[in-house]
Amino acid sequence: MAKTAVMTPYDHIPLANYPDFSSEEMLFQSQEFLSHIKRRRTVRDFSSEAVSEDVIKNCILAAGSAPSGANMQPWHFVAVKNPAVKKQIREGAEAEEREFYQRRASEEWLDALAPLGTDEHKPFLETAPWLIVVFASKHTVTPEGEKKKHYYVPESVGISTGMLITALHNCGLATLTHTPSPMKFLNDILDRPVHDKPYMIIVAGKPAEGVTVPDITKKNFDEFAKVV
Ligand code: IYR
Repeated sequence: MAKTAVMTPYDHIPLANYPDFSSEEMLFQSQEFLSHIKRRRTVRDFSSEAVSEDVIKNCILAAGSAPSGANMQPWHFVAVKNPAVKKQIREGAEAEEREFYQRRASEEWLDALAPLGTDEHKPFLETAPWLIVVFASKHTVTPEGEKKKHYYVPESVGISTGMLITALHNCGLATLTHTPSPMKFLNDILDRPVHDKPYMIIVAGKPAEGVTVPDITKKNFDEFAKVV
């Protein structure tokens, strides 16, 4: 069996441009970021107002800076703005969601979703200016045709997607993490190889005027964390 080539070690260079905060600055930054990120809310109703491609590309680049297993960067993002493609995605998603709500979902799952008031209708997939479809790649194929396995794929793609949501929020864009299941139809519509597994659709845009959000609370520190 052919062995894979031994990788040459990276050169190591001095860490540059790292912010060196005093304790006071650090505390201030932590508070500022906390109040900023606490304003993030998932919305299900978007304005159709256009959002520049440069903004979306920068947010995707921010996501692409995430840490990943062996720096394999096992993600692929497809930013969709084309109305015809968004329509196809809506049709594919609604077909799966109809099955989900009418047949596949357990009573327990439907009960858990009831407070959110969601159903199989997903108009936001056409209204929102951008759908960012995140794929998780099991491996890549090098230009020489060699398969390179990826490690910690769900962890890496989860971190990257979290950074994407944070970057979008930082630009004043609302998001919805949408996961119709199964999502295979996205490979066909977006022409991605079978070893790319659709991970999530991040719907992004300005929130619709007058949009409402459920009056939920987040856990207090002591309920989900401890210091030892
Ligand atoms: N994918 C379905 C169902 C759904 C599931 C969970 I868990 C949610 O937090 C929200 C919805 C839908 O999008 O309607």
